[in-house]
Parts: sequence; C-alpha cells; structure tokens
Amino acid sequence: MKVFFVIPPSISRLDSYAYDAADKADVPRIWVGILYVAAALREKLAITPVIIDAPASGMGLEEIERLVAEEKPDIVAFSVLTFNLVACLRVAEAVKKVHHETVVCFGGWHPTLYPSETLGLGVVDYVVIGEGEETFCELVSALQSARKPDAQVLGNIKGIGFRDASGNAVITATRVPITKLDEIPFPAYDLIDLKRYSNILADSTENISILTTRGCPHACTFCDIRKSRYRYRSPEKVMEEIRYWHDKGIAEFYIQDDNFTINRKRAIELCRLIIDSGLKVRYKISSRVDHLDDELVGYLKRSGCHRINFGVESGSQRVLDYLQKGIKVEQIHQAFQLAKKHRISTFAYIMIGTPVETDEDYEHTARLISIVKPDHLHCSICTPMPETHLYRTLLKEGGISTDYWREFAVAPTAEFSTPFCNPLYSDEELRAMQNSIQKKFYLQPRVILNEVKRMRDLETVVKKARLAFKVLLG
Ligand code: B12
Ligand code: SF4
Repeated sequence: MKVFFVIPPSISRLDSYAYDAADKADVPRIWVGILYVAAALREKLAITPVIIDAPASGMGLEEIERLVAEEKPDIVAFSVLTFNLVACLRVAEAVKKVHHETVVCFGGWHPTLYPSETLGLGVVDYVVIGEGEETFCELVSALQSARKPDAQVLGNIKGIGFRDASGNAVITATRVPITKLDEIPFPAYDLIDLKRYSNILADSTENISILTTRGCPHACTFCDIRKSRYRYRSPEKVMEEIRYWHDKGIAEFYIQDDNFTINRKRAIELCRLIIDSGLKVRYKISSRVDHLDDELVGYLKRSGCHRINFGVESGSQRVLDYLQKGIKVEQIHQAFQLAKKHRISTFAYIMIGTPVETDEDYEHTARLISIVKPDHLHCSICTPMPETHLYRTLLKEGGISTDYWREFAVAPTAEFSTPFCNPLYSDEELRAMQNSIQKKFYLQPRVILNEVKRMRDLETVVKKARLAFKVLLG
C-alpha cells in the first residue's frame, strides 16, 4: 500500500494576525505530527510512507500532480490546520483529478474541530479526529482489506469520520487521547531531509523537535489546548530519544511541548539524566512564567537549555485576567530575572488587541518589554481561534455577530481574512501598534548586536539581513 503525506505549497494569507514581516521569512518548519503518524504506520503496518513537503522542497502543484499521476498512491493524507485548509484542498482536488481512486484523508486540528463540515467539502474521503497514531493505522488497515470498507467496519474505528452510502457524514465514537506516550515510536525524521529545515533562529543547521508532554491543564481562553489532558513521557524515554538522535549527529533540540515545566519533578529528573549522560546537547523550551524557580532554571541551564520561550501575552494585569492566563505581571518579571541570572536567553510572545484592551493596557505591555528586555520578541494581534473559549464567549455575548469560522469551514475561500476582535481600534491601527512594538524592539542596538553575534555562516547572515529589511519596511 502506497501512502503519501503532503504538506501543500502555501497559498493562503489567512494567518494574518502574526507579525507579517517575520512570517514572510520563508523558513520551512517540520510538521512533527505527520512524522509521529508516519512512524506509527511504519512500526504497526510495515508501510513506509512518502512525505512530500512542498514548502521545504520547493515543489509546486504541477509537480505534485505529476508525481501522483506516476505513482498512483492508494492514500494521500494531509495535516490540516484551519489556516492551511484552502492549500490542502487545492492539492486534494488535484490528486482526485489525476487519480480518482486515491483515498484522501485529512487529519490534524481543522478536521478535529470541524469533522462533518470537512467531509461536506466533497473531496475528502476520511477525517481523523485527534491523535492519529492509532486511528490512522486502524483506518489504513481497514483500507488494506477493502478499498471501500463497509460502514460497520469503519463504524468500529474510534475517532474517524466518513461518508455513508447516501453521502451523509458519519462521525464515530470519540477516541481517548493516548496515555502511554512511552510506547509511541519516535517521529520518523529519517523520512525527511533535515538540512532543508534550517531555522534562522536556531544556532545550528540541523535541529529537531522533541515532544516530552502532550496537553495542558491551564485555561487561557485563546488557546485550543486549554484544559486538555496533560500527559508526559518518562524522563528515561526522553533521554533515550535524545541519545538516539545525538548518536545520529544531532546535538540541538527544540523541546516543543506547550509547557515543559508544568511537572517540576519530572523536568528536573530529565535535566539530571542529560547532565549525567555527559552529552553536549543544546535545547530550548517553552514555559509558563509561573512554573519556574531558581533550582529548576539552574538545572535547565546545566543540562544545555539555552532559550526559554515565554507566553507573556500582556503587561496589563487586567488583560491577563480577562484571558484567564492565571499569571501575575510580577511573575513575568521574576521569570525573566531568573533566566537572566542563569544566562538563558528569552523569547517573549506577546499579544495586543484583546477585546478589552485600551491605550493604557498597550502602554503597560510596551513598558513591560522595556523592563524585562527579552532577547527575542513576537507580537501578534489577538485573533479568536476556531472553537476556542474566547471565540465561543464572544459569539455568545455578541462581540462576534456570526460564526464565521464555521462558515469558512463549510465554504473555505482563499480570500477569507481573519478578523480581529477589539472594538476600539481598526485593523490598520492594530497593525500599526504591532509594527511599532516589533520595530522598536528589533532596532535596539543590544538586540542587533546579539543577532550579529549568533550568526553562524554567510547563508544565515543573508537570511537575517533579508528578514531585518522586511521588518524595517513592514
Ligand atoms: C508547531 C506548531 C506549528 C508549526 C508546525 C505546524 C504543525 N502542525 O506541526 C508552524 C510554525 C508551521 C505552525 C504554524 C501555524 N500555526 Co501552529 N502550532 C504548532 C503547535 C505549537 C504544536 C504542533 C505540534 O507539533 N504538536 C504535536 C503533534 C504531535 O501534534 P499534532 O501536530 O496536533 O499532530 C497530532 C494530531 O493532530 C494528528 N494529526 C496531525 N496531522 C495529521 C495528519 C493525518 C493524516 C492524521 C491521520 C493525523 C494527524 O496526529 C498527530 C499525532 O498524534 C500547535 C499547538 C499544539 N500543541 O498542538 C500550534 C497550532 C497547531 N497552530 C496553530 C496556528 C493558529 C498556527 C498559525 C496560523 C500561526 C501563525 N499565525 O503563523 C500557523 C499556520 C501555518 C499554516 N499556513 O497553516 C493553531 C491551529 C488552530 C487551528 N484551528 O488550525 C494551534 C493549535 C495553536 C493554537 N492556537 O492553539 N504551527
Ligand atoms: S496558552 Fe499555554 S498555558 Fe495557556 S492553555 Fe494554552 S498551552 Fe496551556
């Protein structure tokens, strides 16, 4: 059985709330979710899928079409965010055009949030809801037995959606999230060419993401992960993975957990294992500001952590409370001081334009940045994400008048632009505020000097110079 995973050529500018200039830096990112599913497929069903990453390989639609016509894959699968839905559909339609027998499967966040709407788009044969390691293998196994498995067989696979004989969407029972994370195979990084994914914010050319936890118990209203089951791998298993990649020549990692430090004891145990192993690895993490203390940060530093990404969001307590972030501004100051004390660089993610934000709140945020002095900064404009608590609340209370994400899910178009949600400022004003924060930050001599110091080769210099130019123009 031939299975292709396709990351489509990018076409949509739906992701408009991010900082545009930085977003145009054209740095392909690894889709770890796909690599996890690919690894499971290989281990459980002995099928080695082909990964076609168009942004990383520079492949266009025509080339993908040609490849599908030649290879005639049995299944073409996509990892679909609401934000790349249109791009995925364009490729799915092309696949069906050149080889109609190919089964099209959509997995990932978008079909998880809108399974029936996704099936209603016509070109999608199956959706996988939630984590794909077990579900996709069961689905592929059913497709191995019959090109069109009967509804009863499909109905027994938890966490999928399909269309019955009359064309109606059927969504099967919910599959519980995987608890035994130690049993999942490591992501199939060997199926991609790691050299294509050099990240200009990383310090070496080959670096990979490692996930040590899934889910988050916190309640931030703008986030899809809020209050989801928090699960983690044992420190020993994570160490085994670090050693595995290290033996293959990779010494830089991004621990991509939404929150690496929630379980303090476990985080320290892993740091200890890394230190005791004697391996010279470097890694970065993301952490909430309220899950750090002196001892933990000391361990992080000694085990090779060189950067902490913080979800700061705002310098205004009123805004933090509105977002149910569950942190105090004072804790933001403390976290940055701790990182500085241990000489770990910091990345602050901030967000302006929340529904309650005023000039005063914006000033608080600008002041906070000037005091905590992060080494890197990304400012986004608050955008209610599909089906988040924030989106649902605004819909219920009238801050949003129509369920525009569902409308988009039913009839997606490339022209759709993501609405902001602050009643005081126009989109242009929000953009101007975002640009001002971002430019003011990146034009500081200390920040420019830091960036220059970290440049490792001519290629990085060129990439960063291009990015800087866009920031200046942006
Ligand atoms: C890393 C990351 C990225 C990376 C890589 C994308 C990726 N999906 O890997 C990059 C930087 C490219 C990215 C970009 C964006 N992202 Co992002 N990203 C994440 C993040 C932090 C982690 C994803 C991850 O690796 N998870 C770990 C893996 C194991 O889980 P997973 O990807 O969900 O995959 C599992 C299942 O979903 C499923 N699955 C996934 N794909 C497939 C495919 C098939 C065929 C099957 C069967 C199953 C399956 O099985 C996997 C294994 O269990 C998530 C938050 C999160 N914690 O999930 C946000 C998240 C996915 N991103 C989000 C957003 C909004 C964006 C951006 C719009 C941000 C921006 N403005 O730039 C862009 C959109 C880019 C685009 N054009 O589409 C939202 C998506 C919301 C939505 N409704 O779509 C999330 C959920 C964050 C949030 N706001 O809460 N992102
Ligand atoms: S923003 Fe971070 S801390 Fe808040 S719910 Fe999402 S993952 Fe958890």
